[in-house]
Amino acid sequence: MGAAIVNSTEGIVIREHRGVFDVETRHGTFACALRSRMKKALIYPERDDQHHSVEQVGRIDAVNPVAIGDRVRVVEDQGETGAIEEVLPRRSKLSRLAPGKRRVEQIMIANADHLVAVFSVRDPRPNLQLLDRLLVAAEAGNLAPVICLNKIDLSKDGDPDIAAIYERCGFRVIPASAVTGEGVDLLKATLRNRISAIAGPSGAGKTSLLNAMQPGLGLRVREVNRTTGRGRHTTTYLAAHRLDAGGLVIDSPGIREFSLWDVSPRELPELFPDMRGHLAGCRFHDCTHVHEPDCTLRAALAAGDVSQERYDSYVALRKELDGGR
Ligand SMILES: Nc1nc2c(ncn2[C@@H]2O[C@H](COP(=O)(O)OP(=O)(O)OP(=O)(O)O)[C@@H](O)[C@H]2O)c(=O)[nH]1
Ligand SMILES: [Mg+2]
Ligand SMILES: [Zn+2]
Repeated sequence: MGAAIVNSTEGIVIREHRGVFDVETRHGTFACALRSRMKKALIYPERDDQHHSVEQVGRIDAVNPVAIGDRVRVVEDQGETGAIEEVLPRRSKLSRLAPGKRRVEQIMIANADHLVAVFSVRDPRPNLQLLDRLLVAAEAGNLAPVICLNKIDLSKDGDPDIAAIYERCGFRVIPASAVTGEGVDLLKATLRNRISAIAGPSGAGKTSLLNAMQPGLGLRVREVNRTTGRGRHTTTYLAAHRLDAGGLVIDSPGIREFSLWDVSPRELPELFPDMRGHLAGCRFHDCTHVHEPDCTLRAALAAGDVSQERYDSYVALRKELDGGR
């Protein structure tokens, strides 16, 4: 290829750090910058020290125009660096309302086949409303959800049977322990040859499970706080890792808060697969399923066909969406 010919190729974004994106292509992995027209939209929501002019924020649709997992077109410049020219259409995305004051989307992970929501039975105790938010976002973003219930070695008699709650709703639950190895082979088989998004609260053991599946990854993990049982936000940025068995797994930093993006109050109940079958017979066509009489969803709740925990999550989310944030 002549020196004057620009070498354009397709790749997948596997890491990002302060505006530099590692893009894996068939010619190798390149550290890529964004072309300036794309850069305009790049804002880091977590960093309060940055201020942006109206011009900069005027026309953005997401805080991050490029997400981990995105398929992109890159132009190689010299050797190991390149520039991202274009983001190709996404088949799925895990998005949330970006933390911060502005109402903008934050695309966390693009193009994954499924979301593996990792929660621990203890240390930290599972926050089911956070889990339900992730499950709704997966549904909205065209990702198949799988629940991995980790630290099963710590479970005690009398603990709530979370696996049973979610299995009854039709979700697939993998009980696991990165310490004893329980469920690790099943998780490995589930991730094989697919693009998997891993998400959950800090300290749930997301990274530990990946290390247990593939010790060669050697990713950093850290003990949870002994007194509070909370994680210490050990994984600090999103990164995709190749699996020896085939496939790509995207580990993510622990999630503190998760507000839905681009979900309307009306479509919310449809995003709870366990509720879908109970929405048709309500007296009012615009029933919110919160307070109206003759509501088939609340009748299903009373009959025990819909779980109280899931319904509580629905009501909390509905109020949040109706309230505008
Ligand atoms: N008992 C027990 N401890 C576990 C298990 N899995 C992980 N841990 C421990 O939990 C702590 C947190 O694990 P990490 O893998 O760092 O958790 P994480 O979800 O990646 O956390 P962030 O990166 O902060 O989001 C570590 O001390 C692990 O050794 C498990 O199955 N059982
Ligand atoms: Mg981690
Ligand atoms: Zn209703």
